Amino acid sequence: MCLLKVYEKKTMKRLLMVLLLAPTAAFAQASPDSPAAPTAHVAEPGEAGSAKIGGIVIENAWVRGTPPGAPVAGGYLTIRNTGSAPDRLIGGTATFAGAVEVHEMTMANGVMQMAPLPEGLPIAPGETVSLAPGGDHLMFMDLTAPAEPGTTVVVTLDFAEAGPVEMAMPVSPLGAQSFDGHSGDAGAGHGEGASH
Ligand SMILES: [Cu+2]
Repeated sequence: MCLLKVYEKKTMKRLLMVLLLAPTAAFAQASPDSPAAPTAHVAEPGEAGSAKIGGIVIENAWVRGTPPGAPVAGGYLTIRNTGSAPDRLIGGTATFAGAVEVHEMTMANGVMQMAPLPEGLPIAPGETVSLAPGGDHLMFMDLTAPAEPGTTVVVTLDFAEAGPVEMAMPVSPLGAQSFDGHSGDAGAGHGEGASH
């Protein structure tokens, strides 16, 4: 009897501790002021298409406009590494896409093909890397909404060393002039015409 009571007391005490601690921990996690909250930089309206994190400077970023129902969209930008260490663009997230990949273009049997870069896109110290139509590009996959011309989309890019950086990317018109244009092949592969 006596032993059982002691055991019960101990259990009660432990339960109380859990009850007291649990809400505090949950609240701390949910609080927007928590230091653990994401610290991605939110682009101001005036600086759409550019961003900076650590030694990484992004400029001239844009997304090619897509018609409703397009499965993918292409993204293009210039990345400068002003730091002293190598870095890599490894991917990202976007509000209008299920996934963001970094693709490279390669020539195989006379046909241009694209594939995700498994190690990401390296940017050496002091180097400037351009992702442009017809070459390496960001690929927004599984679009949940079209990239509507004239709007901006919110994109977070992940760098292996510098970390994530959030930015607004302006959306170009459909068939923007800087588009390299393999046309007339809608529905094939990545959905050409909508993205590249
Ligand atoms: Cu692609």
